[in-house]
Amino acid sequence: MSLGAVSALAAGIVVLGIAVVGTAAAVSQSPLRAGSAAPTAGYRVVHTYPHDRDAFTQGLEFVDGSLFESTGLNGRSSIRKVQLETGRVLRRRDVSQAHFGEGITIWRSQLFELTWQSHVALVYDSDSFEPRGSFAYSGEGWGLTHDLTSLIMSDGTADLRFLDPTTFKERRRVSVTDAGRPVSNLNELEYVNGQVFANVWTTDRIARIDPQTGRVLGWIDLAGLLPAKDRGNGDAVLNGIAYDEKGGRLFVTGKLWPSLFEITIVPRP
Ligand SMILES: [Ca+2]
Repeated sequence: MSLGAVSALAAGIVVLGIAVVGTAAAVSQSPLRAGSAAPTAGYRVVHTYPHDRDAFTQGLEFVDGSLFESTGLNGRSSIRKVQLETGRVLRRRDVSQAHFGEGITIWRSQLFELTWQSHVALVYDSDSFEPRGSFAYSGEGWGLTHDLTSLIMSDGTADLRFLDPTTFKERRRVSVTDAGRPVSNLNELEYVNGQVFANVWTTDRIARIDPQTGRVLGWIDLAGLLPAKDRGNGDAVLNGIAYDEKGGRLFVTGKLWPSLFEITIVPRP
């Protein structure tokens, strides 16, 4: 890594840090009333990387220097380990066409994968992708991430479920609201510095959610990130958030997108 890259990395950490900390400070100094909508921030692209435009992205996570990605659609679902810089698929395991793959997260060397309507979470060894078991759950499976103690799951509604990683049993759930109204269609998730980031299906927006209360603390508006000409069809929506905790880098992509972006959050005046 060059010195310039180190500087850019440091700048990225600072920008993201300011955005998150600054918003938290603003909230504490001027608490949002129940009817107040959360503020909206913009973004700046730091790097653009190649992304498999045949990947119907449903899950994205960055662990130990590599991206992990899941793809959906029956017969096209897979889990993948991907080299960030090149988009090259380093390891791949196809999923039975009985399942429509959804969100993934890695917890202690286990990769958990949700399925859309099969009511089953598939578990793999995160290194070999060898199957390690499965868990049943009710409702649909959409996005998945984890905090320090629980898996966190979305299901297409405004609810987030917090699950025991060893049993998949639900510990608690919160309903996500902004201005007192439920925010449904929460899709791909990422746990970032104590907040749950969720992109909202069919929109260009990411909600930053307080995991205790479910309240939206802020929005990130990613309009314009991928030009309309690069979106193949109506399914090609924003879906995929990954956070490099050590490097402070935030990555986003979408279904069938040709690019994956590192972005920083830029507060709007
Ligand atoms: Ca994610």
